[in-house]
Amino acid sequence: MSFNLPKLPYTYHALEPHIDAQTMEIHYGKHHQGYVNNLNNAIAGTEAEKMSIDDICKNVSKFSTAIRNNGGGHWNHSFFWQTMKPGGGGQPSGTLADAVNAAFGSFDELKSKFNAAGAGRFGSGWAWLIKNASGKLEICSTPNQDNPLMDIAEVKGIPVIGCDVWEHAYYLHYQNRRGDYLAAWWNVINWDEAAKRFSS
Ligand code: MN3
Repeated sequence: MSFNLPKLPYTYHALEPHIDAQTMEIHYGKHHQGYVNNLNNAIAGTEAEKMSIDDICKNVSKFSTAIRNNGGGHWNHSFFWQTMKPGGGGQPSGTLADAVNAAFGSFDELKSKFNAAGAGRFGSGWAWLIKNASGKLEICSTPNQDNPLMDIAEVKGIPVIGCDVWEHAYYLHYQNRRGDYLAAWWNVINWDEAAKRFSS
């Protein structure tokens, strides 16, 4: 099997002013496409060739660094595009809102802890809200293109939302101001998709 760049569910301009069109175009068309191309090269002739991207992540310790980096890059970006939408933001509702209150006390506390995880990730990586093995919400961060599905992850779980804090995700518009990018990103979160991931 070879992997393909999934269709972006909105236009490059759709997330403005929070995420600018040029960043989206390069991030999706160049960075994500690069992970897909490199992943396809890396899996050629290996056991990973017959596996889904989720299964590659879950068994990533068996594979090369190139599969880990590019498989993670493909999974993470496919997830990232889906969990944002134009006119998103606001707050979760229903059982996801209940779980947020149970784990963090309030939505504001979730935001503050998540932003701290994103700001505190040295260099490149991701901040995540995950559902852990006991069904509770938890915040963590991963380096590079690792994610919480991976068997090598320090904190494991099912990603509910995740924010790319690599400089390529924000530098054109926000330069070094990662905190401003993180603050703006809450305005584009697709909470319907997050709720689906939480109940999966
Ligand atoms: Mn990225």
